[in-house]
Amino acid sequence: MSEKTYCLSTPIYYPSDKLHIGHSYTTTIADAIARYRRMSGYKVLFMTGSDEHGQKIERKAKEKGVTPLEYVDPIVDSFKELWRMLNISYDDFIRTTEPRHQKVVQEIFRRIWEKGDIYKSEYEGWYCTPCETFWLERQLIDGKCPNPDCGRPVELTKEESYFFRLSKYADRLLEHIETHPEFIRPESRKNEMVAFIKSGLEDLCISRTTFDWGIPVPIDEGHVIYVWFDALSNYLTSAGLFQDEERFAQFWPADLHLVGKEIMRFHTIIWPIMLMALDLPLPKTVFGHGWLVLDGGKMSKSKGNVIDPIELINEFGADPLRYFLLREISFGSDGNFSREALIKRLNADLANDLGNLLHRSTAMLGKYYDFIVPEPGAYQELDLKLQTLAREVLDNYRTYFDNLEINDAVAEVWRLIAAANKYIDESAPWVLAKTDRERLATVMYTLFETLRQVAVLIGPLMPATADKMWSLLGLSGSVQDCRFNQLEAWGGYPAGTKVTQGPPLFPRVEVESADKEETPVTTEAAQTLSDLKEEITIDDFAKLDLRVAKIIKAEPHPNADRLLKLQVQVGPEERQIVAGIAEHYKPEELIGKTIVIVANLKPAKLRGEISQGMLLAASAGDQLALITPEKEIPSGGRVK
Ligand code: ME8
Repeated sequence: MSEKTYCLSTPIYYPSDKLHIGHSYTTTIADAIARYRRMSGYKVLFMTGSDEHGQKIERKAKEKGVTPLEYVDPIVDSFKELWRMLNISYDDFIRTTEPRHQKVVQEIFRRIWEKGDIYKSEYEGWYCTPCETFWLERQLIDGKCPNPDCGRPVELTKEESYFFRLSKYADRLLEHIETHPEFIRPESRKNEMVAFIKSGLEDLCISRTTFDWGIPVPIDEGHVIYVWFDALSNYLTSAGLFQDEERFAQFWPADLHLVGKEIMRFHTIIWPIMLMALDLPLPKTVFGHGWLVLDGGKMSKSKGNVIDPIELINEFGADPLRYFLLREISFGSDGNFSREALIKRLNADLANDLGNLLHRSTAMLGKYYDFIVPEPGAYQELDLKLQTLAREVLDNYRTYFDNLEINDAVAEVWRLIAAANKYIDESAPWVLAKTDRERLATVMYTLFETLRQVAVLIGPLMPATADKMWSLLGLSGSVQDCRFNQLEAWGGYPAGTKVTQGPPLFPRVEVESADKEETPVTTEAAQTLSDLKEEITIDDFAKLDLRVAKIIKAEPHPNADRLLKLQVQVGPEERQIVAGIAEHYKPEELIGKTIVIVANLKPAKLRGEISQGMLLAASAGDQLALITPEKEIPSGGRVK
């Protein structure tokens, strides 16, 4: 049986600017898809690179007084460094200045020329250098570049040029688009492109004579090839055309070109027509994703509103950033970037949901089984419900990924994580530890098998975290070598494995609150203590067992708005406490806080939820603050 292959690309970026978070968005999505395909058993070619020719780069280099290559080299190095920091697993990084690419582009030009689809004429029209795009007079808006992201002045250009017969292929392209519904995605962009083609295609100017920084036209040394004709060909160079027939046969046509919506026109009109002229098959899908916007506008250097991904990685780590990009934005639409939203995702989804699931499961395993995962006994309904959900999540995750609904695929994994957290609450291992050891073994096994599955499912999303979890779970090798079909049957986790308790997977990030102003002492608190309670003796006080506890999970009470349901660690024990603090604290603010509880209070049910203790808080008027030790004290410590 021949090997399944998958070929995908990002655009190749201009080394005229530093890369920003918008570029990281495209590349992170592509990386998650590449990893997903590898873990689904495909041999993958994931291509990215740099688009180094053209007037824009030549001018920038001149401004700096260096050669174009001297100008781009360090920028290209910075691209590679960013991709290393973000854990981007590209298979080929192509630079358009490489000799292998020059040869391919010249050969492409020669073949299309020989076919008669390139001819020489005179170009007279407008050129936008920042966009490296030719425009007709009628397309300009107020005499400026009509690209909504640009709007900068254009230059009148009149020169002898070679032209590519785009117009000749318009009908064939329309037919291809109609008969291949997967070719342009999402659907809305297809309609836009079809309308553009139907409005009439002009032949495209594909050579320039007024500057030199480009690949020479092979039949006419005074011309350099238009930078987009050169850049689009990178996909063929990288796939091995004219150089490695075996590689090319394996990987062409590409399965997916992932591009921003503003360059769809190049990828779904010029590019397929170049391939038609070369008698080569067209890529299966060109997906035009939306922009990452900041305050409603596209993030771009020209607008001065860019966010530096390196700063974010240094502050929060690569995986939280990857997670945010993959989860937060509905793939295809524009999405807003905000630091607050990133921190919220990190604290709620990563520190709270995922980090705590691993942490509390391991703490219990340590306490009850000395960190060795026990053999499960007979499964009960609660366990089977979680197993069924895990299988459903796997199926949906694959369907969503296959269909490029990336954020939905990610959300599925968190459905499993939430279910596993709920499973702990419902099965209450801390009660089973006292009442039913056999059942406890099944529950602990079920949890660790679920954690194994979660580690595999997050492999394409957060590769470093997945491997960290994998090694804490005592499993060998890398998650990247796992295959999703290993999750199809329940029970792949080997009982008897020793698990390690590590530091939290994701430390919480404290949000600096803007309203930290000191509130004046209210009159109520300043009153004389006339409402003092009845005097007690020291023996009365000694009856209270006050302990330091750590909040490991917090969520709203299902039946009462004013209550929160907390899971707290008190020494080796995990307990549930219901507290009336919902008006003062959000659940996600509480995770990780060290508090003081009355540990020997008789358990009670509060609106249907068991509460095993009470937390201490100070209050005055409508203010409330939790009591926390002033120095770090381990949970379980006594308060005297
Ligand atoms: O266009 N949000 O290169 P480029 C999302 N060299 N994606 C964004 C973005 C944002 N705010 N800003 C940029 C070029 N991008 C050509 C491509 S391909 C043969 C040649 C992404 O450096 C988006 O994917 O201007 C866009 O397509 C790409 O960066 C443009 O990068």
